[in-house]
Amino acid sequence: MGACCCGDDTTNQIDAGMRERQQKEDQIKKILLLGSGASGKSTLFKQVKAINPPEETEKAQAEIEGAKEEAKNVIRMNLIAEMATLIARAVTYHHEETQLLNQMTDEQKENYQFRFMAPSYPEAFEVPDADAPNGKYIVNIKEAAETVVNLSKDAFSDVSAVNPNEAIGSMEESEEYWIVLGVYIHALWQQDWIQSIFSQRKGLFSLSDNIDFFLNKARLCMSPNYKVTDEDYLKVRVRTTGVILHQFPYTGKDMPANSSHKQFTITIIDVGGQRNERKKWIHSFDTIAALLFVTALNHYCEVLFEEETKNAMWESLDLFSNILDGKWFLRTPVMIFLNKEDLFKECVFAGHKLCDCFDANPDRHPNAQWGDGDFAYSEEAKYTDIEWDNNAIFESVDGKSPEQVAELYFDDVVQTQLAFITEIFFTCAEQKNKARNQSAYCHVTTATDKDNIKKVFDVVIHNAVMNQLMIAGVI
Ligand SMILES: Nc1nc2c(ncn2[C@@H]2O[C@H](COP(=O)(O)OP(=O)(O)O)[C@@H](O)[C@H]2O)c(=O)[nH]1
Ligand SMILES: [Mg+2]
Repeated sequence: MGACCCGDDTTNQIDAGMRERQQKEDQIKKILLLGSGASGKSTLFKQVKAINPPEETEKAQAEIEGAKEEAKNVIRMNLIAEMATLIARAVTYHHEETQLLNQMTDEQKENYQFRFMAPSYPEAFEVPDADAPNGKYIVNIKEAAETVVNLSKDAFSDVSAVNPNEAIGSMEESEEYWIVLGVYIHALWQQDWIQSIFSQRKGLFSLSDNIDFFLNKARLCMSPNYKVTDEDYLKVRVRTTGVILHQFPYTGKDMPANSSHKQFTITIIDVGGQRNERKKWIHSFDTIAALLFVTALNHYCEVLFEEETKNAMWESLDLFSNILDGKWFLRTPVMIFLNKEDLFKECVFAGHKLCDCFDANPDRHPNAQWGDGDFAYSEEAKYTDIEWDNNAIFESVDGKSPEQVAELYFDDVVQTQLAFITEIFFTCAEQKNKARNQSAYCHVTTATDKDNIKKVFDVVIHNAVMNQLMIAGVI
């Protein structure tokens, strides 16, 4: 039973305690990463963690080493699952095309050119290897394909639901087994029909970005003494579930003379981005100093993992629009990260057109919640869609070699395209800004490039801190 009686001293102590706690809370600045799946949130999170380690560096290093060891299983699982996807899609699309052909007249058949190559299964495909008997492995491609497909079906039929460390880590197979699996995946990756379906995947189905990087070294990744490198760790696709935090100290730079605050703790928050993860976000929406909305630029020519009839950039714009519609971020600065610039350039170079994403047919995006209603973007997209013909013959101009001229021309194309996409996000933010009193900023990033992210984050953290101090009336 407690009657409460507080003397002046006790009250002062409580007040002082509360003030101290409040001050500590004021010093913590939260930066929240949001965006659709595979936009690059976790890669940015990893980079920020590596650039700004927590105070206990040894513990942090041990954590990273542990994460890399786990990433090995994810890399292996992705290699098996995504090779199985390539095989299955190649077979299905070729089969569907053959059925269409069967319905054609003889004349139509004669003029018909297959889009999807017929899968072929050489019985003795050679993979040179100094350690193998006779200096090479002889692979039966049918057996290789069946092994990979069956393994993928048995071990992780639903890749998004499975824990790679349990699925792969619990496979008690011999070292030899993994070596042969590596040779199988490597041999399949060399097949023309696999390369053909891989190069035509955009607009049809989604694979992890950078999977070609890992397929190119599949044998190394499967070998018993494989160590995950820093680059591998940044490039592997690990689906995030739940909400993950990282805290680090930050000393304010260029703080106004009247500010007594210089030391802060930054908390960066990463969340799962796929649709089934988004209901967990709301718990992280409290007192955010900056919202980083991450979008993948190359998604303009990709389909959404969760819904293959939807363009992945529309999903991102819908999500951006929904987030700004909510009441949570009315006083929060929004920084848009147009990420994966490197992959975006590859897409533009390969000839994927922006107007295919922002076309004039509203049936293709019936529920779009961004844009101006009549999709006038399509005309603009065509205008900015300067034809990038990588077969174009460039000539020397002003002492520049044809290659240098081509490079400059390509840079111009990319800049125009980037300006166009930026404009769409800004227009969306501006429309929502009628209710908000914060404007949006935009950064073009490549999350796998440490120097790029370090520069951008210096600005982001500084702006977030200053903004919060201003809102709190401290400066
Ligand atoms: N090449 C390249 N890959 C990136 C970039 N950003 C992210 N990725 C890759 O894209 C995949 C998905 O990234 P992730 O950070 O997991 O996306 P999240 O779902 O938003 O957390 C991973 O394989 C990353 O390595 C980038 O700027 N360039
Ligand atoms: Mg993630």
